[in-house]
Amino acid sequence: MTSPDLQFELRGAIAVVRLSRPAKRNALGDALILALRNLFETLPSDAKAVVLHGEGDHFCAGLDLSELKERDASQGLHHSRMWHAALERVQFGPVPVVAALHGAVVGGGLELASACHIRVADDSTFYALPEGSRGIFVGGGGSVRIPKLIGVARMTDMMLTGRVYDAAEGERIGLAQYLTTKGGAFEKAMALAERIAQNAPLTNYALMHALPRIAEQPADQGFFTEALMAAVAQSAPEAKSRVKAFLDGKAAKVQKD
Ligand code: 1HE
Repeated sequence: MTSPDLQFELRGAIAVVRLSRPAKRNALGDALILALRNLFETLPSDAKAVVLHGEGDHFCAGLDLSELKERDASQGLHHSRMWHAALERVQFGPVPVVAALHGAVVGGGLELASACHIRVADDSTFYALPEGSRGIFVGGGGSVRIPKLIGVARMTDMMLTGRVYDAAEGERIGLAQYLTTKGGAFEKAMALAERIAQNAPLTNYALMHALPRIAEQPADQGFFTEALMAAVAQSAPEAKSRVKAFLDGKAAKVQKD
């Protein structure tokens, strides 16, 4: 399933995915959510990283509220599960996803951003969870993912009081890992994605699929899973050639910027 509101373009090894419904502030209707899922399920194998961004003045205004009024409880349940399936494909898809944020990152827009691996925000970004004031609850995995970024207390505050975090506060509390000047998020996200695309594929896979699971495991199991993942990663030919390149003086040292 595709949607005219979701644009896709391959720039070298980077898949650029754009929410493209600026007149409605990139609000996410069912068709757009299904298209997002389909896109992440069918990414070309040439894509080694994704940059996700939004057209217009805002990243995303969240759920398309005009579709909400038609739903009963049972439909609401299935609707939420549909979001879960789509955002699961973003988080646990084939390659890392860098979100370039600006303007409103609210409600389901913040849920979508939270499913990405890295968030880069520009100065115009603001974050909110207006579900509280709309009489609803998060339904796109936000109650699982957002507390992992900022803690239960901050998310509770956002939903109980309608608190809005600006870009600088958002970076400070962990909603974004990078902060740029206005208009700079996309370029920074592309630069990070280019860097990510150069990693050994198995390392990126381990970071996307093993790390979040290890972080959920009791320490004893986590250590064991880590050892298994480390053994698999270091046995790949790519790991051996990269380590050899360093030892031969042919690979970059770690350097301060
Ligand atoms: C929308 C939506 C939307 C805008 N659904 N149509 N999300 C919210 O509660 C956020 C609601 N939106 C806003 O607070 C503001 O629109 C923004 C801060 C994002 C942007 O403000 P602004 O002044 O740039 O735009 P606007 O004039 O408010 O909106 C422009 C149009 O987009 C307008 O339609 P128009 O036909 O009158 O031009 C708006 O109605 C429309 N629009 N946001 C539908 N969200 C999986 S569960 C997730 C649960 C949630 O995400 S709840 C939170 C929903």
